[in-house]
Amino acid sequence: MFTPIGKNFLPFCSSEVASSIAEARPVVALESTIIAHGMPYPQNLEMALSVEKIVREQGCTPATVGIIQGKIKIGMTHPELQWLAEQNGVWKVNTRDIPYVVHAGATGATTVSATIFCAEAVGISVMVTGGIGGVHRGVEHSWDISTDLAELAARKVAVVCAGVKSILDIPKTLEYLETAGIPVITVGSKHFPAFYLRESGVVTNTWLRGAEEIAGFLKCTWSLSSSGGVLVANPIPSEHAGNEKVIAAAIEQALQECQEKGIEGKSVTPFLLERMCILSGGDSLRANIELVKNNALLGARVAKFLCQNSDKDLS
Ligand code: PSU
Ligand code: MN
Repeated sequence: MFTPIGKNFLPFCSSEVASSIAEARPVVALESTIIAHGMPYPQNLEMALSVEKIVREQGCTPATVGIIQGKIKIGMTHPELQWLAEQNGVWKVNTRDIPYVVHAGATGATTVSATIFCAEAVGISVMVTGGIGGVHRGVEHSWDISTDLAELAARKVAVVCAGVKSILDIPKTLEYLETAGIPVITVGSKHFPAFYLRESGVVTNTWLRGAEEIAGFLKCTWSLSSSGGVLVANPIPSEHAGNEKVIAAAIEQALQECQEKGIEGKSVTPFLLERMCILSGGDSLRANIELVKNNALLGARVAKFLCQNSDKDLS
């Protein structure tokens, strides 16, 4: 007999994540596409473990999300992370792929979209990543717009990222976010960051100083509307930021190669990330690791403030 689980994803949580949720302790969701498709081995595993450590040092529980042999995992164990980091041919799972990969008993790494879908289903309200997917350059021909944006509009989760890489069309991505009604908060400055760079040239005017203010803002947002996510764009620390000209040249070349090779669909982002890493002599990878760690620190602090202040209500 088929028993619908509906949105009860609690059985998919590790015991550590389940008890943190049950005791209303702060939990931070983490994606796994960045591990399987965003970075090479072994840096991907080192990054995943150090991000979890940063989250723990702030007194929060990390919940890396993925699918191992058809089982959704919210809070992957060290061996599971190791397995995912080493595998080739792991599925890149956005929200619509979850049922197929579960049904096939396959292994998959979740993108931001699938991660926030799972996070919301168990009541986790903060997720940390490097950069979200967005509107691709040349969208007028390709119609390539990441599911991350539609999912962020629907899920009650704050996603902490370092903005959007300029492999995407940043102004169009921000237009989409506005159309979808997703608040965009920049941290410490009104400039929307561009992943390796602290500024993209686009100004948001909705900026906050740090974790405590952001947690207060999230409470306010969710007291006014019971659904929908928030994008928190946290600029890369200056000492790790890339050189604008070097980054722009690497992006142009990577995009050209992508077009020449006819790469399309979900292979586009992993291809561009890998080429960027090679073309920049590893600089892009180093910056990527540092900005994810920086986001983990902020995300964990936000999650902590959200829990601490849970008795203060606007109503
Ligand atoms: N952008 C990055 N690094 C990444 C990704 C995006 O700078 O690793 C990954 C994230 O998992 C994101 C996904 O959710 O790519 C978006 O893929 P697509 O564009 O196919 O929706
Ligand atoms: Mn796409």
